[in-house]
Amino acid sequence: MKLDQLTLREIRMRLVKPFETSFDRTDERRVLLVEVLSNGISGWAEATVDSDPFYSYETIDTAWHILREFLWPMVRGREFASSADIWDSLSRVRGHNMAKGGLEAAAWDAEARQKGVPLWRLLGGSRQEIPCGVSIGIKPSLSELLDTVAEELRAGYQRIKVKIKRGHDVEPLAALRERFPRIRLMGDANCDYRPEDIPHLKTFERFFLMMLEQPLAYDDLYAHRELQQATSTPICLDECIHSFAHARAAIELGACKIINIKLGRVGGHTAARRIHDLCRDRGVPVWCGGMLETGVGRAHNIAMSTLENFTLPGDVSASKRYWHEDVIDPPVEVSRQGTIHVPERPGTGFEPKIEMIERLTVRREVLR
Ligand code: OSB
Ligand code: MG
Repeated sequence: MKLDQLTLREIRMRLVKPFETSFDRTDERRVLLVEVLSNGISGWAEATVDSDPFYSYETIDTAWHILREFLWPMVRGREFASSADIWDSLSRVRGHNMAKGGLEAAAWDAEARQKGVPLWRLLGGSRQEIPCGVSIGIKPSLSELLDTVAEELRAGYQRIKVKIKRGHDVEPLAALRERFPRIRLMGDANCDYRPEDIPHLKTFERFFLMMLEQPLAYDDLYAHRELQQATSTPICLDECIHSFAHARAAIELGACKIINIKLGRVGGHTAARRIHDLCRDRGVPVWCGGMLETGVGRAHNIAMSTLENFTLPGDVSASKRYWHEDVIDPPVEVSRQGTIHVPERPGTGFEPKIEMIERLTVRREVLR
């Protein structure tokens, strides 16, 4: 396949309700959509950047710059036997995985559409139905949190993740365990704790969490190892894992028992699949993380989640949890059992709603 044209678009999308974590509060997203034209067929993806460098150093503006000045010139007009070859051809650019991942995933979608096959089959996936969980932001009150969890359980979601931070942890976790003694429950601290908090984090054992996600610093594998050696709660890494090498180091060090794979954070489907295969071979389960994506990004998360070692419910939830109207057709829907049926249609199986996207576009650049 030859990559003929790249279109970058920024659209603005307001969330159904604000989403609060230990590091930020989001009510509107600036979304970077990537469209790759190859042999007359378009593929779509989302570069999962934020507008600020608080989750990772990349932002929508750095990704736009890196895509235009460096990544696109490396692949434009080039013939690739498979999209699987694109990732290695971008290796001269260090980091900037979300920018790379947007380009690479769009090429995968274009390739699958050209071949008339579902993307998930092209990637080697095997599940037709994927298990779903939800990520619930920090709420202004405990009663609001309990009501939200009750509602998501009624909708069928298979596990509940709540955001926690220093000073906002024991109270919500204890209240949730008391009200819902048997659910699959986990906490995500987005790096808020420090090594001296390890004894405090150890006391979370009494909540029987399915896992504790990324409690310590984004670049501190060693501190996570100290914590994992000290506690029986499984530690799951998110922000620490940007590459195969990080995943290998984390596993070999004993810094975690579970890995959250985010397509953007690791740089696209090829990089994600390599980390997935490593984890499978080492007996480390993985699940698919989310970045408040629109349907365009969500559709790729669904395809990735069909790989065999995505055994735990991911943060892959219905479009309507975040958007009044999603930018894809059909929107992502979740069954009463908390699963998503993976489409058999070509590519991601979800069509971008071009008119809606054009209406929401505030910036666009076409590169050849
Ligand atoms: O840490 O998983 C995270 C959202 C933005 C940034 C980081 C995270 C999240 C979420 C939401 O938890 C996951 C979703 O898209 O539902
Ligand atoms: Mg996380």
